[in-house]
This record gives sequence, C-alpha cells and structure tokens, in this order.
Amino acid sequence: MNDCIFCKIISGDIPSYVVYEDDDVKAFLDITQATPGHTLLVPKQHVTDIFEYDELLATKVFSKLPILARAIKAINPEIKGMNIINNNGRVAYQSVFHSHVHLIPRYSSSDEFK
Ligand code: DGP
Repeated sequence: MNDCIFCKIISGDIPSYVVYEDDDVKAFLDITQATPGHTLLVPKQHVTDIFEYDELLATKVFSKLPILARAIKAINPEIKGMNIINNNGRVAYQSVFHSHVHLIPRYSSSDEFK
C-alpha cells in the first residue's frame, strides 16, 4: 500500500522506535505516547482492520500480545497494568487504516490518557 504510513514504518522508509520485530509483525512506539511506553503491534501484511483477518493471520498477530506485554512491563517496575485496545473502523476511533493493537502501560489508577 503506497500511501499507508504503517507500511512505510514496516519497510523502514519512515523511522520508528522498534520494540519487537519478526517475520509477521512489527511493534513500535506510538508517536502520541498516551502513557510512557505506549506501543503499537502491527501485522506486516497490510490489512485494514479486524474484518480482513483470517484465522492464521489472527494467530500470528494476536498470539504475540502476551510476550510483548510482559516485555514492556519488565522494562519498568512502575508499570502496574496495561490497556490493550484495537480500534476497527472510523466509528470506533480508528485513524490509521492498517490494523494495529495499542498496548498502553498504566502506572497508577489515576494516570490519565493524553
Ligand atoms: P488509532 O486511532 O487506533 O487508529 O491509532 C493510530 C495511532 O497511530 C495513533 O495513536 C497515533 C499513531 N501514529 C500515527 N502516525 C504515526 C507515525 O507516523 N508513527 C508512529 N510511531 N505512530 C503513529
């Protein structure tokens, strides 16, 4: 997808702070940092949203969530929890139309999303 910003991040044409990468996925810091460590997990295959996944791709992508969440949490002992969010469609607040999962570390019950 020529005009897809996440495809350009996956190819390295746009720089990102890479947290994890394998043959199927790339994880990098979200530019907005809702909380410190806010990370996006994206499939390397361009799919718009959850409605375009088949079971194999879903397994390849979503199975990475536990190890990625643990790795992010291990970096900072102040991380007490994590929101994992996947927006699908404009009406669900998706703004980049290459599927992605947000991992948003939570530090205390009072920290606010930016
Ligand atoms: P969503 O609203 O669920 O589609 O989230 C899209 C996220 O993508 C949003 O939190 C900001 C992030 N984002 C947009 N452009 C870039 C970029 O160029 N680099 C990085 N690292 N993140 C981006």
